[in-house]
Amino acid sequence: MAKSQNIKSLDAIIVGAGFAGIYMLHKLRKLGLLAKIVDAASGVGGTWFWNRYPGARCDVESMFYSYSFDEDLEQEWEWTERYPAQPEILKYINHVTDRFNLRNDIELETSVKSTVYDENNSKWIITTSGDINFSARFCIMATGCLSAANIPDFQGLKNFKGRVFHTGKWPHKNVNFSNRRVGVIGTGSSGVQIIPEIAKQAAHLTIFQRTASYVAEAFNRPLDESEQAKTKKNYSEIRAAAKKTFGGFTNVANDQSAMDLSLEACREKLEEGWQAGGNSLMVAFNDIADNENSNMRAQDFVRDKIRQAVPDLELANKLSPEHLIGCKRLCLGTNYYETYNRDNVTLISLGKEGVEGLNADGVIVQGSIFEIDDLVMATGFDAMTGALSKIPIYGKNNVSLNDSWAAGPRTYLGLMTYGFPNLFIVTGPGSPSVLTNMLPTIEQHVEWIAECIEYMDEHNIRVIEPYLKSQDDWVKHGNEIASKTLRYSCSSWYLGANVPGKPRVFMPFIGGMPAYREKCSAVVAMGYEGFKLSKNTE
Ligand code: NA7
Repeated sequence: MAKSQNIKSLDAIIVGAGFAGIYMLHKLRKLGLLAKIVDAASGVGGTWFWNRYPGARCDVESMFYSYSFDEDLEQEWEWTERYPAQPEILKYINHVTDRFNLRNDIELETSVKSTVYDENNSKWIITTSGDINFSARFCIMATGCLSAANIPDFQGLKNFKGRVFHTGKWPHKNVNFSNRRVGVIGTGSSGVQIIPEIAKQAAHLTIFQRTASYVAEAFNRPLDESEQAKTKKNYSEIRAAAKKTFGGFTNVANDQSAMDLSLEACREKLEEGWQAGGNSLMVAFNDIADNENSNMRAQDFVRDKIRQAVPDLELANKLSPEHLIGCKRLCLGTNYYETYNRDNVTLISLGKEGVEGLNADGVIVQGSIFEIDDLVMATGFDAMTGALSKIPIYGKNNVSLNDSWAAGPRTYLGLMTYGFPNLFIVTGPGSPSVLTNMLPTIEQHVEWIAECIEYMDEHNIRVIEPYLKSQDDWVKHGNEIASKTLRYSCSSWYLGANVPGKPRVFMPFIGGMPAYREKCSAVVAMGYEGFKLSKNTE
């Protein structure tokens, strides 16, 4: 329990100093609320604070992986590359923190030990690792979707005598791999980015691959001033148009089925998409993500690209995925497949069962030992619920969030969950979040929450909580849409399939950004339909 002599009373506590928490603090301050952020890290940045591995880079274009809430900010900031590298993103978020004078309300190196709802006073009591605990009317979880590292329980890991890293918890000091034999487990987005970088340095790099990934060439490049100026001139129009697309991205899908064209004409369009870089391949047609035959055409196209990049046919085949493209998140890379042509790189295909374990000298696969000096786990995250599940959160009747979500997360709009009044989640499960460009998505959530709090204060409302029925209906609606999509059929982190024992539930809302935004606005227009609002006197 909280140390009563050290409880600071606030209007709102925000957990997490990433893009969501920083903007939330700014918005609440504007409303005149007393609010603070707590974060376990020693700096702001959230996911981008921790994921500082070599090659870490965002797979959304920098000019649109940025805040839009302040025109001066968006006009003054200069990006240097098409896709921003982690240090540049961190510099940007630090700049925003200082520009809006937010730092004095951010408690760093302070982790939340528990968050307990005091029903008598309608307040959240937040116990921290620091000297001060907090009580606040509102608790806002800005804990991120990809922030809890997934560290598999490899047998014998503790016996391994070399250095061990996880991409999502990378050390702050420079890690030198020169003259080292390095092993990387994991070939998702993080593995795809770090593998070419380590290969350039290490004496030898062995990659342990459980599932091959589809990797589109990013075609990253420097951004010159004139290109930025052109975008900045039309920033609001471009951003507004992006919000009308499924994922909130700037590249609009070609409104044509891949099956409407001859194979040759289809391939020409796919090539155009490939050359445009990034996820343009996925929007070369409007049905790659939905129609199995169209998907197969895109799969074949990428498998041919792999064969062109890797002349050794056996190796190319090992690198060629067999699952649906886009079912797991499409990776963006730079010379990823070509890296396997190097003499100092070896690919080990694991069976479905994965790595057998480790001993003092290295990684064991089907009885063979691969000796390494350093192990890099690029094994991803306990996505969407992992960061929340690590904090003991107790709501009404002392029910924990983990118990409440034992069969999978349940929310109304991804914003709130039944039994946990005045507790908001930014980009929670049940919202489009990770299927979209996170920045406009975060902004929409933060603005919805701030508007809601303002409405409550104006109408003398003390407590907001979703009705169980509205939550059940929302979860059912999300599941109905998801179950009809191709994405539902893959063992992806969207479904929690990467974490042993995690319930298999498609966590993000897959109905698209426009439908979701419309629903959120309609709920507000109807006086917060689906939420129970209790007045101060009740
Ligand atoms: P991902 O995409 O979840 O990738 C993790 C990788 O690690 C993937 O190749 C996994 O294989 C592999 N993995 C996970 N556990 C194991 C075990 N136990 N044994 C062997 N291999 C394993 O995480 P990332 O960090 O790359 O990217 C996450 C998101 O961050 C990304 O989608 C972007 O949005 C940014 P699997 O595919 O499960 O067979």
